[in-house]
Amino acid sequence: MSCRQFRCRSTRRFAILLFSLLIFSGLVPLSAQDFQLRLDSAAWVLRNPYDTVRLPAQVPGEVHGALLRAGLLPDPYLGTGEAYVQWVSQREWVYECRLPVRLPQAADGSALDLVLEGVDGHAGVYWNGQLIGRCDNAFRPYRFPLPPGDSGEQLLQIVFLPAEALAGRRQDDYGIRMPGGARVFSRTPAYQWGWDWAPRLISAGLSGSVRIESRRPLRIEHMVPVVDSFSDTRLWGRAQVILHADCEGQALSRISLDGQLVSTGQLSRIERGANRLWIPFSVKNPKLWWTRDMGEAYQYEALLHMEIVTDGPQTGLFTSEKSARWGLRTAEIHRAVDSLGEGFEIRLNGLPVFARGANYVPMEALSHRRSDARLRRLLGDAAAAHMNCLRVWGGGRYESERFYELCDSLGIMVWQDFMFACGMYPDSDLFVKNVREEALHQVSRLSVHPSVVLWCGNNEVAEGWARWGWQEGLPFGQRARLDSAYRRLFADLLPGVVDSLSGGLSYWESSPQYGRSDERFDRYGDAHDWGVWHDEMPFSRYEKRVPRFMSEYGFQSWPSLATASDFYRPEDGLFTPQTHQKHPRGDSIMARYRRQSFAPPEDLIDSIYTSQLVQARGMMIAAEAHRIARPYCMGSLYWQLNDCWPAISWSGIDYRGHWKALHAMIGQAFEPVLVTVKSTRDSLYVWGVNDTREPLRDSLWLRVWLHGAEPVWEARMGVSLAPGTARKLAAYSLNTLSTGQDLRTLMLSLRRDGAERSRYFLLSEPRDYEGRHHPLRLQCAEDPRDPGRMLLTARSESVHLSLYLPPELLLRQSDNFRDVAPGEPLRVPVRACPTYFRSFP
Ligand code: BMA
Repeated sequence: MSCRQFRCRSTRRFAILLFSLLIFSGLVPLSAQDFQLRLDSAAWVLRNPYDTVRLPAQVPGEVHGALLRAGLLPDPYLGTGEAYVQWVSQREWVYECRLPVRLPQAADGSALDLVLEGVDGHAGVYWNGQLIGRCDNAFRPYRFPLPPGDSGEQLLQIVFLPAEALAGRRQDDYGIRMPGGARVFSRTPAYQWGWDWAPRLISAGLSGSVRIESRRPLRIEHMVPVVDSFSDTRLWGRAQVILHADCEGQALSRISLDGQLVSTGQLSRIERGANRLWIPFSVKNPKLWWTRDMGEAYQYEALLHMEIVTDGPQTGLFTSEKSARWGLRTAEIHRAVDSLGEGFEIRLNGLPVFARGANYVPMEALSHRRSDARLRRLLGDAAAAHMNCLRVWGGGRYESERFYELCDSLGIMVWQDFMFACGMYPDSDLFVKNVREEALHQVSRLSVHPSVVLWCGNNEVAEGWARWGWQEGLPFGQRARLDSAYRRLFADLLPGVVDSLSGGLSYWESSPQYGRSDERFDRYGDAHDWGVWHDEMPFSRYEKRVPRFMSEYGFQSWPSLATASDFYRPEDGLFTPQTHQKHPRGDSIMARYRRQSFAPPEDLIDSIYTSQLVQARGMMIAAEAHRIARPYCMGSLYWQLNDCWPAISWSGIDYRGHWKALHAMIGQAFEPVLVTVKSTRDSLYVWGVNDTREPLRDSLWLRVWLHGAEPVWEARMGVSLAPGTARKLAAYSLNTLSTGQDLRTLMLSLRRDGAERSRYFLLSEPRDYEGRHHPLRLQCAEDPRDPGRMLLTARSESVHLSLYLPPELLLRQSDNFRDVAPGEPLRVPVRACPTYFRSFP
């Protein structure tokens, strides 16, 4: 086999398209040398082994999707549907595709491969009845050589085994009842086995595209920039390139960025097999990649051009090219030891970045329902709430290319977990080898994205093992075995892969470092604080125990009425919310916290509104406590950004994309420049935080309102804040501010001249507030400035907080939960006039 010249990309794409057209129109070319045949649009059939179910299937797609389309399943997202679809994952399923095609036999004997980009589940792959490979990991692609010989019609079958039964058998063979259950033997997304915000829907199917392609003798598989040093005028770096070759020779490599040559030519020796090259480059006046608050998320168009002179009988000059978008940056977890413990701070280009954001979970319980438009909207929503960091949580999936591309361009950092959560994992050689392949693939794939700034081994595995009673009752030998399995995977294998392929990113073994019952919890590393919610402590807990980096904290609420109607119809009593409330104590915990802050709800809309306000107010307390504690604390990621189905959960944005009060309000706590107030029994403090790289000079206007209508006290002050700092800006005694009035009748407003709006604060719990208010008047009519569009105008002579409108009627979700200031009408474009609204008081 010899190296051949690569065709340029666009020519190859055209050839693929032409070839696919010919195949699926029945006209079949008999030979092709360098080709690719996509099978996604072939006539796939999904059937059961007895052929009693036989359906057209889509690729990418999954069994549930095909059965739903054929009307053979109730929708598992609706009502009690989940319970009626469990049989699907207990059966065998066959994806089958007949190809009326004589496959090309390349003149030089180069082989053809079947490539499966994603196989959700456990499957055997058969080519004309012959087993050619097994797939056992939903988190990596598979490539199988096709056997020679050609009958003229090919039959491809992918036979899925029931994941639950298989995992159960593996657990029996292993001989240890694993914390986390049998699912830990199956490399499929953990949340699909049921989670406290997700249904149990274990899918099987082809989650990525399927193709046949000739194995190219020279393949550039990985090209990642590593920044070694930089100044304003010059940056020095190296590209890490991994190349697979079926020949030997000398390679001359050049790199250009945005069309400018940045590497003048590096000579390297190429051997047969995998080659790792380091190609130095240097950039004049570099534009670095920054998060959205720290600067521009600049990305270069990078092009690697290689010329290879091969040795041996078939000497020749061949070229190969690979392009990518590069964001040039350094990223690390900086861990400074101090008198209290050890910090945890993400540093980008040498500067500390305060991480503001949330935990991201897969956006669908059934992945065939994903849509690019919704993903774009969701990540746009994260950016709109001033988030600069999302954690891709370890019980879900490694996300799609599109996800990381969007984060790259939005300037949102990704904390990337490996997919291990809340369980112990086995150490059999097969399992470890499988995980190694997964890690090699994912670290290589994601390292080219500047947004991915760190790798974390797992979610709550170390914590569970240390403190959740998992070790109780295990014989010593089993305990020792699981302990060493943990170390093999998370202290040895995964950090090794990150070290060799990530271009220098930090590896963090487990999130959190210490659980909340460990006294080191708020002094070392990252923390998950479930003192609020699971332990039912008051929200003030967040102010008392501020950790170094809060990677999870959360509180449940109801979704919007429109979203809840997928599972809750009080009038027909058909569905109960319990089917979509997966936390056993969820309802009672929400009710308990609600009682402390609000009067009992009078109807369902009241319930939804107040449950969302309780959540939002709690999360704001946490986020602000974390931010004003900068630099002691350097991150605040709430649990959880989104939902994978219509549910009562910890999300800030519900399944239909409706912003809950949390998401609408957290943007105020996450603004790169934050000014806020904190009160104690007798004092009030104004705090400022500047997360940007620019010094801040601005002025503040603080007012106290009696009954939300009449300012009774005010102060103006100039503020200055150095970049990357937080400090107390002013202190007042509550006696002075209240001018002798009862605190329960007062509201406070804070306005920064450079900010869009004022912020309002109560000086008592909402339940205790006793302000007398002018009515809130809502008017809805055609917009005179935009005929055909409806405009809602809300006005009052006193302050009304958090005006809630049916989110499905809003053109912009960011218009919900806005405050109405006295004499300042609030205008909201709507699709139709709302039938209900709520506000406080
Ligand atoms: C966190 C997560 C999830 C869970 C959430 C709410 O710890 O890691 O396991 O869904 O708590 O209970």
